[in-house]
Amino acid sequence: MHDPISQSVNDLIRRQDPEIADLMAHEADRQQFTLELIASENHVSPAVMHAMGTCLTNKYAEGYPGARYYGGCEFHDRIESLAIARACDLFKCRFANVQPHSGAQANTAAFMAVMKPGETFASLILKDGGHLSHGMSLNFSGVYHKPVHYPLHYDQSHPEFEQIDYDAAMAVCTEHKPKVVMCGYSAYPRTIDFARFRKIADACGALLIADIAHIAGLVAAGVHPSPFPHAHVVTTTTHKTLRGPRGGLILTNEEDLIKKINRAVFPGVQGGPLMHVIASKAVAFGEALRPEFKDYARRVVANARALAKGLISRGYRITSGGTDNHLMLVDLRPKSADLTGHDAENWLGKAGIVVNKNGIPNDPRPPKLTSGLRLGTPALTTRGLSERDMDAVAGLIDEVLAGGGDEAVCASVRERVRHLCEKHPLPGVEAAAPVGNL
Ligand code: DSN
Repeated sequence: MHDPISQSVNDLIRRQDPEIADLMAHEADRQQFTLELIASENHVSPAVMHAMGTCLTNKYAEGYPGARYYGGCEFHDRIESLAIARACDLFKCRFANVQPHSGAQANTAAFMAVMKPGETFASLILKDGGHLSHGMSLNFSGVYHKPVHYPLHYDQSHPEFEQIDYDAAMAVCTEHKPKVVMCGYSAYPRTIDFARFRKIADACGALLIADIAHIAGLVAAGVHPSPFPHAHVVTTTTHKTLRGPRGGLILTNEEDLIKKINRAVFPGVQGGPLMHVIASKAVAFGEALRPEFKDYARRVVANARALAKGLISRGYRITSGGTDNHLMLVDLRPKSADLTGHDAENWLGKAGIVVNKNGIPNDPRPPKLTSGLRLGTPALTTRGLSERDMDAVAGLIDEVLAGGGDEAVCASVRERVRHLCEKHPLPGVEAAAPVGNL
């Protein structure tokens, strides 16, 4: 699908800076002709993409609409107010801060708004599907706060094996009395019971923060339950299932909390907002408010189920037995005891199938190797692949992995991947053919 704006922007950059233009062309080519299965990635619309490449980047707008520290912000005020109104409309809440530069920044600000340094919070540990900013020892959340972690069900005979153990979470929180209970994850394939987490938070006098970075688009479309009215604060990224620009967002229904959140974002952890990105967030929220987006989110989930089914039928184990959302964790060991996530990621990459290695619950291997892959369907669904295509994708993945990374097998799959991609072109991801070889 031809996008003349991308084309002319690329031509313009090529005239001034051929080196960067060429690298961008290679990347456009990579995106156009590979299958993107990284669960946190997506392909934005040309409107979302081009809103970022605008004169809005020229302006400082520290502060908030109507209360800036710089003159000339009258249009920025209106853009940011629109972004806020659309975010509230989309997530059916009262207040939004659209300035966080990323999901980690959103979490940093949310923590600053509701906790003092040294205070305790409860979360799922990174290796079980949590996130760096949920208490990893080298992250601000682990350096300036005391994380305590609640577990999954690790007992294979339990019907909810590898799912959140809510009773144990209650026990952890009752014992440690955290200031915050954090739910929402980066590698968790099941529905989150926000109401149950609110009961846990209430029982220990904590605030509930839901980080819906991964599932935001599904929540917005109503295909995953909303964290509202249960969570006091909701943080998210805008670029995963929500299909907006790379960035963060904080939501709440409580007036005293939004005041604290706004102070924590600016001047607490950030200076000038990225107004070109905020405009793009507004465009993305507008897209997500349309009925087509509900259909998109439904197809993301249906595709994830179909992909999981296709892999299970080929001998792979999907942790927790399946998926309710856009992602799954594939345990490679039942298929091949020696196969690591590291090798699988590399081999699939050679075949044009882009994935990330990921630890599975109780993974005996270290994070640099892992026994699993995390696969997600948001990007493939955006480019129009269907449930039937998912079985074909599972077949291609299996062919590469069963082939042990054999070069000829990878090359043969690469051809078929290219063909599938040609049938489902990406709008806005195009450039003049790369000139140089890398
Ligand atoms: N790095 C993101 C992911 O891949 O899930 C989380 O921030």
